Amino acid sequence: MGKVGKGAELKNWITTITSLKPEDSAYEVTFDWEEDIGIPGAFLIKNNHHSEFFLKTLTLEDVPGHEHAPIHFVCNSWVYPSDKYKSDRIFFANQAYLPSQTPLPLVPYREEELLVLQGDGTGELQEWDRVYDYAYYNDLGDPDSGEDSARPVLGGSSQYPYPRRGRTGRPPTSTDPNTESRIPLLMSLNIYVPRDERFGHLKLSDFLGYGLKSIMQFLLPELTDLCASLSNEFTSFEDVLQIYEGGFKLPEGPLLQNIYRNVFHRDDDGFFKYPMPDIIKGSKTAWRTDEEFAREMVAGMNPVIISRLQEFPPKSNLDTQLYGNQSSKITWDHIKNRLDELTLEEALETNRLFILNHHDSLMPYLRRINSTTTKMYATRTLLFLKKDGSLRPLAIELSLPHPDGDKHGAVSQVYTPAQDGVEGSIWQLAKAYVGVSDSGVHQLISHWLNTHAAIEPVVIATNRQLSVMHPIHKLLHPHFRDTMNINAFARQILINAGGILEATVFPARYAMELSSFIYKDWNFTEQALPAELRKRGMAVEDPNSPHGIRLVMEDYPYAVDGLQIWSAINTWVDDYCNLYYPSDEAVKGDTELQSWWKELREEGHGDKKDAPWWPKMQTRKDLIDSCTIIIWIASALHAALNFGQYPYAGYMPNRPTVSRQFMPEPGSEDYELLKTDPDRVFLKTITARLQTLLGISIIELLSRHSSDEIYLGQRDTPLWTKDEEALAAFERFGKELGGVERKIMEMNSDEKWKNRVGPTKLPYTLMYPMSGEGLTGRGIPNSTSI
Ligand SMILES: *[C@@H]1O[C@H](CO)[C@@H](O)[C@H](O)[C@H]1NC(C)=O
Ligand SMILES: *[C@@H]1O[C@H](CO)[C@@H](O)[C@H](O)[C@H]1NC(C)=O
Ligand SMILES: *[C@@H]1O[C@H](CO)[C@@H](O)[C@H](O)[C@H]1NC(C)=O
Ligand SMILES: CC(=O)N[C@H]1CO[C@H](CO)[C@@H](O)[C@@H]1O
Ligand SMILES: [Fe+2]
Repeated sequence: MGKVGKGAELKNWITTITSLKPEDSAYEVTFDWEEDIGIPGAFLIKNNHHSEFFLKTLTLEDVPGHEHAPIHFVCNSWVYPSDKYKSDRIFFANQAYLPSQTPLPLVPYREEELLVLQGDGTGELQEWDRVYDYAYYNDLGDPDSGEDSARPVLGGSSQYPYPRRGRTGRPPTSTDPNTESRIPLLMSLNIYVPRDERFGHLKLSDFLGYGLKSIMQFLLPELTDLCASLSNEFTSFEDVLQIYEGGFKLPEGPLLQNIYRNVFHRDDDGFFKYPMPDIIKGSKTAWRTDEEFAREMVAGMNPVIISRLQEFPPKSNLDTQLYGNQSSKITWDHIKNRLDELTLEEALETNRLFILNHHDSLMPYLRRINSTTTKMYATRTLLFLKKDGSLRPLAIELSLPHPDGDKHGAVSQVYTPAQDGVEGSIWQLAKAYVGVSDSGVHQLISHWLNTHAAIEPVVIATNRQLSVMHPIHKLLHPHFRDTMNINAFARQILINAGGILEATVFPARYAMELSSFIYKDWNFTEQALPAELRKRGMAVEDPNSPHGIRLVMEDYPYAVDGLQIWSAINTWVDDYCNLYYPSDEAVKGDTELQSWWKELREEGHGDKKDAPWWPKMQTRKDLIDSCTIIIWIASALHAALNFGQYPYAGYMPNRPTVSRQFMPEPGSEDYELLKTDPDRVFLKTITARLQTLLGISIIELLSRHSSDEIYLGQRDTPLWTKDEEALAAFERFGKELGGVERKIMEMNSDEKWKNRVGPTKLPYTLMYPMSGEGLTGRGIPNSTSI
């Protein structure tokens, strides 16, 4: 054990110290110098007061033998009264050490602190606890309120595999011992997350936590009344535009007024209006063009699904034993007139055919989904890459399970582009079903599952197994800010049974189950952008290109910008890791690193522990690849999928989330209505008024940057490490990101790139690293925090 010096008291400590005061205070403390104490590497602290305080930093000056520079301890932690802890709190100086290089006197402290963070796996965790532990997603349902509110446990079974969430240890429900009891909505912000994971900054906790809660508790009832009095159907597109232009009157009252103003930033003119979404700022109709429909697949809010068509007609990978013949029914005759004279072979060979494929992911759940109020299809959209680099839709296939049973295959209908008359209206409807399927997949899979849910176990494993002194902890920690907290709120309000997601997205009560079904195919290695692009056929291997790949579609804004960001992250991680690991042996021999990786695989993503694709963590390359993937997911990938929500989907007709009736059949009443009032049919097919208002309230909140957001390449304190070389590498990273910004701006203003701006005049800025506060549609925060 290291030598512990004599204790000392803070001077001028005000006994009324309050924990949530926004301003910082500085206090002095004088330690007695003892001969054999050496240079301090850690300090212990005890809070003898009645309330907690936030300890930011400690700076030691004039340390004998270290007079040339002060010693910094970056703490950023809540310290509770000492009776809340089993041992004194410890903080380490900002020097990174691999486990084997830790100064001997510090070794036991380093190990003990990890044990504290791991906890003992029992009991209900309390506000002041700092324990990081794992649990299944067994807290989404509420079986005590009846069968309808019960949901399956996600995680821990081959039927419902899922990443782990942070353990809270609440008691089980009385109906089902495997389901954890829920916290009532009124108390919903008190859900446990390790203390230092809680939003510390006032802005975010105010607008986000309070905002989510007030939508459910106060706004929803008002909107419900409003829609009951107005009719729940929008009657025309002008009617839809009213919610941004004129607004509507909501009941007044000091509490509601406060919510309108502070959560939703509304003016005080007594009308509740939504901000005009960017997609209709330049033109109120351009969103309906085929060109924009296709452009959003490569430069919209879900640009991660489109793939290159490598065989025609498209096949299915669903098990034929279970699902029969699910091959596409799209034929050459459907598409041949729209390929600019190319033959099928030529179009395939020259990489000109693409597909937005939502068939296999939806078909297995469709029967169940259609037993709710949703009426949906599995969809396939074929596209042709034109000479000018933009995409032209060729055909849309809408499929349902066979009425005689799954093994009879799908029942499909193919639609082709038409501009006028009933045909034209039918085509607009077909595009709307594609929009619905893509919205659901975006929210549940691309956004929630692949970023928020996939990262949480990494946060937990890192805190349990890598000491704060570990260089990889220092590298990753900034990318974990607020993730556990926002995910905990999500379990309370968004993804739970009857929560906002079920209420507004088409898979309804099957939403989370569907995401578990998709997680079966999740592959960590494939989350690397270059690998992911290759998998979708959007890039091919090319040893002469920067990332070993070449895009087959040159004007693919998400991929072009994304690869630059990917590259900057990769270079930074590479520089950084090489500073601490001189060889592969150093990676192999790092005990904390090995435990970390093992735990992430076997516990955090435990349902995937036997997958062959996990990096083995035996080489520097394994380490660099893995850390690059983690940072990419938490920062840029999440930003690309999150901050476009309001700009693109704030106008619901462009990205409907629900469909409530099937395509009108010739002879039906609605088919007749298509002749006289096609917009009416369109609007009664997609999301209704109440769900629209609720849905866009949520995405407005979730698309906002808080004023204290930190973007990729920024640090809030230059004291995060003492290593000069690490600081220099970090500075290079910042410069490189600055270069990416300039390049994106240049490309966006070059008309040669057809997919960057498009008919709606909405440029692709989601990968632009920096942003200001608010609904900006750009900016890459360092973590998945909203
Ligand atoms: C499956 O259906 C497709 C399209 O209808 C057809 O071309 C193909 O021959 C069928 N495959 C089998 C194995 O029946
Ligand atoms: C996982 O992804 C990697 C990288 O793309 C790929 O090489 C591997 O085949 C994938 N494994 C599986 C089982 O899908
Ligand atoms: C991310 O934000 C946190 C909290 O403000 C900060 O400590 C950290 O340095 C930031 N990291 C980066 C890379 O900006
Ligand atoms: C309730 C309802 O309309 N369910 C339908 C969902 O889709 C399947 C497959 O076409 C139909 O058989 C169901 O009737
Ligand atoms: Fe998000």
